[in-house]
Amino acid sequence: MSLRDQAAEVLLGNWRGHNTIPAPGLYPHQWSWDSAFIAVGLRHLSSLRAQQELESLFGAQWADGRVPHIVFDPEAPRQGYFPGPEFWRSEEVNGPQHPDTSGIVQPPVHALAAWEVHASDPETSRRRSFLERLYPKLVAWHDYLRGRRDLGGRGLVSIVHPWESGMDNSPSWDAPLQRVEPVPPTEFQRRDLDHADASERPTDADYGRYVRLAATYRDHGYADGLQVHEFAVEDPVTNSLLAASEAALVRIAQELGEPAHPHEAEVARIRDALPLLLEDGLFHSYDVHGGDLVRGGSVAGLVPLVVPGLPQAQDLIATATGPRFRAEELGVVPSWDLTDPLFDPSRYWRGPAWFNITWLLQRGLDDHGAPELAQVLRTGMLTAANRSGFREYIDPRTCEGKGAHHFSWTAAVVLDLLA
Ligand code: 2M8
Repeated sequence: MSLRDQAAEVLLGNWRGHNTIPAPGLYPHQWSWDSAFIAVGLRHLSSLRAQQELESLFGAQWADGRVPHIVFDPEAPRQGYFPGPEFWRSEEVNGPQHPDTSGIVQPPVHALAAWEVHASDPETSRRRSFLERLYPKLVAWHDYLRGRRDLGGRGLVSIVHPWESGMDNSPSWDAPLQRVEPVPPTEFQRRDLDHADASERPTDADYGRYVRLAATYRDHGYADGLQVHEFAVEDPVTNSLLAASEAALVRIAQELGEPAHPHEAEVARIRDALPLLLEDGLFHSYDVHGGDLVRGGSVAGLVPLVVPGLPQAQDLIATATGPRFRAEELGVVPSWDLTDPLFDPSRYWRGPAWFNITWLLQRGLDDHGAPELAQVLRTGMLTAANRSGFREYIDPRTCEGKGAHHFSWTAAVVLDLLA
């Protein structure tokens, strides 16, 4: 079977009627940023399904504009994932008619995906008023982040939980998590270890802190403020994807005959604020409580390449191809600095290469005058997928597949690269 057919089989197999799960077993519900990457791939199979993927996610948007990081599938087994609906208790905020969701968010890559989905089949999109219906929801989503999450008062969005970064156990969170008292492992039951090797997952101590932060947020009715959030970090991925998504809103607004200027201004504003996170050719996170950068070698620091007109792009490209990430040589980009003793090629976001991030970087490289390197990454991802199947992540040095099998965004990225 061709690689394209295999990728299609993964995505269609993970389809659940109006959305796609990230992978069978480990992730049995709908995840926010997964759905955005999935929609980008799915549009090559069915533009209607790609639209539905985003519509179903935004159907679970909260009244305050937040887009929850998980929308629970009532048909999936109750005990299949921890923490499930009985932990988050979203119905206490949204009422019983609203879908059950988590109460935290993930990086805002959705407007970018919505534009790509529209552009691949404008006729179906216009006939269904896809953008017309989605646009106000995307605006409300970005307003939530800008309004409620500028916890540092520096014009940048803070994430309030490592899960919000999408890079759950990145070494970047080790220091800011130190002030969080872990919930003892006897007080909750992890379900991820039923499906994945413990050596490739976050530790129990990490989980104890994840549970503490989420429970505290829930117990404050999901109110935002520094007195609620012990973990408040300005993350380069969230902020740069917000800028890239605002750039997509410029196009969406133009398509709809709405004023595009506010979105253009927003791209420029975030681009101007981002250097607060820059040091030594890489963007870093900023720990709002500690009042300092969290210095380290996360691939998150290269993701600002997605921001149009980023003045620091050439410095980032030098860092990406240098000894810390070796992008040109490897053809994929590790999630953590290869030269750092914390680099771990197997443990989730502490070293493995991920297809969604490498896909974002190849787009940014094309936009910043480095098409050859972008092409190296595209070839590298296809070679890796051919070799290891549609795994969740890979050892960046050997391309050995790790984590979940039949992973949707890996298949989606492959479909997009082959289109
Ligand atoms: C991982 O995160 C979830 C929690 O949200 C988990 O570990 O259970 C991350 O890789 C995240 O980026 C991804 O969206 C999610 C589903 O694929 O899994």
